[in-house]
Amino acid sequence: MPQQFDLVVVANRLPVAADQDAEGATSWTRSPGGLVSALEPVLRKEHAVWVGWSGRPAPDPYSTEDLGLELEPIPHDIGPCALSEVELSREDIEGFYEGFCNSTIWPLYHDAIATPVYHRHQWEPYVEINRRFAERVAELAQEGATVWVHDYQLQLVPGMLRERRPDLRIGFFLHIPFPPIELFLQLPWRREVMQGLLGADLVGFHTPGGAANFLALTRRLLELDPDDTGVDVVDVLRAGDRRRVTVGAFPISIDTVEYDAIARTVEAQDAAVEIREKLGNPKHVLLGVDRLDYTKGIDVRLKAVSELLADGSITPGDAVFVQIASPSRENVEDYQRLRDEIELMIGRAMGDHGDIGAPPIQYLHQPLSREELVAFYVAADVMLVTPYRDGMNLVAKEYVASRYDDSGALVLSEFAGAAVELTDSFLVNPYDADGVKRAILAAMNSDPDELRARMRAMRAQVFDHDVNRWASSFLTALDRSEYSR
Ligand code: ADQ
Repeated sequence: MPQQFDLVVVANRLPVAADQDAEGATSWTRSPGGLVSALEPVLRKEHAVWVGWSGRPAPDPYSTEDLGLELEPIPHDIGPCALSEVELSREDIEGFYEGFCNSTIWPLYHDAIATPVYHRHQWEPYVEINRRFAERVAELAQEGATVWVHDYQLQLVPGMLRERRPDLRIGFFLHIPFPPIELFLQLPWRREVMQGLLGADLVGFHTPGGAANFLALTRRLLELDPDDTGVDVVDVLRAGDRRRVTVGAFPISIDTVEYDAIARTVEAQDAAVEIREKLGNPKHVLLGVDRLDYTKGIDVRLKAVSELLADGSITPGDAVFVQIASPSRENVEDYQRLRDEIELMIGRAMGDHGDIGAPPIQYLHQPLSREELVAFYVAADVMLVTPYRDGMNLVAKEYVASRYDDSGALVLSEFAGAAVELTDSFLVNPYDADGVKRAILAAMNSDPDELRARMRAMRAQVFDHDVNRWASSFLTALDRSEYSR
């Protein structure tokens, strides 16, 4: 029997990343992600384990003998807690991760911006991998342990886990939007997914809108009788026991103090000065930072900036737009097409409106370190965050946290979860091209005192609601959620 734990965090990815050297040898580094630092205090306090995939394919054919914790090839002392790797073969990655997760659920939950595909041969691996995760957690969880399941890749885990271990207290948090009823109902496996989620004691979303969509679905699809804070379900497995599923909004955030501290360092400030110099010391630096994803509306801001250049509202040399995009999901066709489209738009705008030595747009398709990103945040006068739909969008909060002198302006899509909190940004409808152009000009040209007042208000919000508050409020709500044992 493997060692057992009081707290089990379950996420598609482990908080480690593999680096391969020239000889092909793998070394592991700890991911600096927000989720890890948010959970670190609880992970250290509790006897905790993190269950997830390492991000690299397991040797084929997939071998169940390699699954034991003792055979873990990832060093034991690298994580913030014990790590338990769930292996995925190349075939699993294709059907489960690239297939059902990123070609069905991801587009469907983001307003079907890209057309979701519904393939039975991708649903099957989704069920199978969710079962693999649930079985692992069932083995590792102590009697009465707390389990926190994360995100859209693992929506069936709460239900599968409750079947196996009704003694556990199970929380589920969705990091992406939960769609309106009409969209969700397209899913051929809609009942299975809802039943999976309702296996939890607490289901959390970023926004009240997501929670309301979910509750409305329990009525429409499952004929339950939800109220504003949850829904009672009947556990078939437990002889008709009634059980309460609490549902609520828990807006995720960042380690605000850390971003503020990095931005204040001499290194970040020198790097920001250097960035502006390299850009030709323009009056206005505009910035976009995203994973290269079709939900992020990179095309929205490129179109707006191009049109502003075309009509002379901004001139090369006076304003430069820097787009930093990190490579993402490069094996999925929609992402390959998106990259081509974005790079075509950038090339066109540069060709049409650029000047020798004064390109109006600069583009990096590279991952950057946190310190490098913060230097860009410090250098930028206007941050452009224009997703068509986004669960939260941490970049918006990172920019605000990095503006330690209260300067700068944020143009933010009203369809990002962050818009609920950052109401002092320049809010835009990303589908309204003229509105986006007007907001960019307003952000560039508003009175500095007004900009400072807006930034101060946003900073107060982000300092008061940081990632630690997010994690502790979710775990407190989970602890208080009603459950039957
Ligand atoms: P993402 O879709 O990845 O997250 P986001 O919240 O913006 O979106 O987080 C992206 C992270 O990647 C940020 O921390 C950012 O700094 C970093 N990043 C972006 N470009 C980078 C680059 N070139 N190099 C290095 N780092 C880069 C999903 C949901 C969001 C939700 C989060 C958290 O889609 O809506 O906010 O999870 O729940």
